[in-house]
Amino acid sequence: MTDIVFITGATSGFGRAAARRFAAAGWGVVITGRREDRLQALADELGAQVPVHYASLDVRDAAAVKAVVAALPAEFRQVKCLLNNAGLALSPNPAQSVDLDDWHTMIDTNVKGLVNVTHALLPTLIATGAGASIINIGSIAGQWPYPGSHVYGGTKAFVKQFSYNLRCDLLGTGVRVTDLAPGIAETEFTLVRTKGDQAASDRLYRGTTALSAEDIAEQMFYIATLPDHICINRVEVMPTRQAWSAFAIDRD
Ligand code: NDP
Ligand code: 8X3
Repeated sequence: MTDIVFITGATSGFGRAAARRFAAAGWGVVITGRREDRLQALADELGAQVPVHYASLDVRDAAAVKAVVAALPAEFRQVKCLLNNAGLALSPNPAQSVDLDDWHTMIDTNVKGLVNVTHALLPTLIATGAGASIINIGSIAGQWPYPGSHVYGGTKAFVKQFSYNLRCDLLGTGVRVTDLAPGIAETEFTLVRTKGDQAASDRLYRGTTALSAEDIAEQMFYIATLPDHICINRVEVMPTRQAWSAFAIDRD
């Protein structure tokens, strides 16, 4: 039987690279995201290689999430790996200047969206049992504070703790849970965070070596294909050219 991976946020960045990585290894892929044209293009690209099912999905819509899972064609129903990847940061500015709507969008997507998909797929993953994985995409922002991270970092701290807590409850089911926490990676993430400021995005990645989407897809694939008895609880991955900084001090 073909192993099946269910990916949220497969229209760009890590999710799209993951679809390609898992497909290259022969996995069947369920790709989801809001931009249907991109899903269609990815399905066309991978469809000659492996079984592909795509569904346009906004993870914030719990009813839509349930409907997409319920409507999975028979050959895609036995999901072995859930990649909870869809997410975003909005506004790199200080908390006090950020719109409340932006905070709500991050919570609705990164927290509630991730929870919606997890809840809908848990029965399937438990039925799959040994070897099943949930890989939640956290961030270094969920562990380390930095200016402009405000609610984004808060949502990723939720992802970390939710992953750990899920592990406790899933003990004995065979289902593994990982918080995969990347550092700076060049995707559309900064374009989204700055609401379309391509120059700001280019500036952030210029002159350094960020992680690539493929780097993270490789980590996802590694975690999902470890022997059944191994669960990586958390992985924090930074590019070699990123590290922590000193504490900030307010002076007269
Ligand atoms: P991209 O912006 O390239 O991709 C984000 C993906 O999330 C898109 O496919 C987008 O699809 C999807 N998405 C966003 N909102 C929704 C929604 N409401 N419903 C469904 N899908 C949604 O960024 P990345 O690939 O970098 O980001 C992927 C994950 O990695 C995110 O959770 C991000 O927080 C995390 N991350 C990113 C880092 C980075 O530096 N790039 C570092 C650490 C973590 P669509 O718009 O079509 O719906
Ligand atoms: C985002 C990671 O390094 O861009 O999740 O803040 S970083």
